[in-house]
Amino acid sequence: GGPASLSRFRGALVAGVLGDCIGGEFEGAEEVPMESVLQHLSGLDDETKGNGVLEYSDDTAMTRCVVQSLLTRAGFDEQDLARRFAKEYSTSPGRGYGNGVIQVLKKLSSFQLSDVYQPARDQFNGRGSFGNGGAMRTAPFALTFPDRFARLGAMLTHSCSLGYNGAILQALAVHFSLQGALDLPLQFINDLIAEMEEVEDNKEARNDARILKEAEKPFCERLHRVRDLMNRSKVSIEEVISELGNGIAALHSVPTAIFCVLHCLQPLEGLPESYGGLERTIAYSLALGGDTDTIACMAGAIAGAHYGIEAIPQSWIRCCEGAEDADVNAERLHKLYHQFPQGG
Ligand code: R7I
Ligand code: MG
Ligand code: MG
Repeated sequence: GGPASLSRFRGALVAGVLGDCIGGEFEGAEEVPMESVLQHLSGLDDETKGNGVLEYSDDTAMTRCVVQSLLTRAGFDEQDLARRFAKEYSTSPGRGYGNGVIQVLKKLSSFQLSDVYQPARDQFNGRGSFGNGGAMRTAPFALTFPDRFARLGAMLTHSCSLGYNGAILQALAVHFSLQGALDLPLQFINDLIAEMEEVEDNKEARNDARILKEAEKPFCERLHRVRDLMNRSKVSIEEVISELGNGIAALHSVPTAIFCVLHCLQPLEGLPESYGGLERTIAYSLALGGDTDTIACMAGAIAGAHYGIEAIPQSWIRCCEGAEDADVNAERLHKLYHQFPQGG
C-alpha cells in the first residue's frame, strides 16, 4: 500500500489515548454490560456534565515517553527512553502501573546503569515479564520504525518473549493498518500470521513458550483463533474472552485487541447506528471487561490508523487528558518520519 497519511498517523495516536482514558472506567471489571458502556460513552457527549476530564494511565504516560524520545533524539535511543520512563514514573507514580514493572522503573532511575536492559531481565525470577506493558506503548514505533524498535522499546521493561513479541505484533498491526491493509481483513490477518511465524521462529520464543506451557508459536496460534472467530457469523462476548482472553498478559490482550478492530469493521447488533467503526471498536473493547484500558488503547490505535482522525468524535477528544497533545505530536512525528532514511 501507499504511504501512511497524516490523518491516519493522527488517528492512531489520538485513538490510543482515548481507549486508555475511556477504558479506565472498567479496568478489572469481570462483566461489563453493553448498556453501561453506552451510558459511559454518551456521558462524553454531554457538555452539561462538564469538566469531565478522564485521566490517562500508564499506557499513555509511557507512550508519551516514546513519542518525546523519538522526537528529541530523532530516532531510537534506549538510554534516553529508559531515563524518560523512570522520570515519568517518579513524577507521577499513581498512573496505575503493573505491580512488577514498578521495580524496573525504580531501578532505571536509581543509579547509573551500564545496561539499561538488565532490570527488565531480573523480573519474575529472571524470566522477565510477559505483561502487555510493552505492547500498550508501541504505536509510535509503528509510525516511525520497523518492528526491531518495537522489540527493543518493549525490552526495557519486558524481557520475556511473550511480552516483547506482543509489542511487535501490536506494532505490526498498527503499521499495516496505517497502510490501509484493513480494507482487506482476511489478507490483514494472514499477513500478521506470516510475520509472526518468523518473529516466533527462534530459540528464546520456543523456550519461553515451553516453560509457560503455551503452543509452540503462541501468538501465531492466537491469531489463527482470531481468524476462526472472524469467519463466524455470530460470536458472543463470552466466546471471545474464553478463546482470546481479556487479561494483563500480552498473549491474552494483543490478539484480543486485533479481533475487536476486525469484528467492528461492520455494524454490530446492540450498538447505536450513529456509531462509526472507531466508536464501535472502543465500545466493544470496553464490553469485554478485564484489562479494558489497555485493550481499548491497543484496539484504538489500530482502528484510529484505519479510520483516520476525521472519524474521532471531537467531544471524546475534549474529554480525554493528553488527546490534544497526541494529535500535535503525531504531526511532529509524521514530519520526522519523512526525514528518516529508508530501511533499518
Ligand atoms: O506489563 P505491565 O507494564 O502492566 C501493564 C498493565 C496494563 O494493563 C496497564 O494498564 C496497567 O494496569 O498494567 O506490568 P508488569 O508488572 O510487568 O506485568 C503485569 C502483571 O502481569 C504483573 O504484575 C504480574 O501479575 C503479571 N506477570 C507475571 N506473573 C507471573 N510471571 C507478568 N509477567 C509475569 C510472570 O513472568
Ligand atoms: Mg493502564
Ligand atoms: Mg491496563
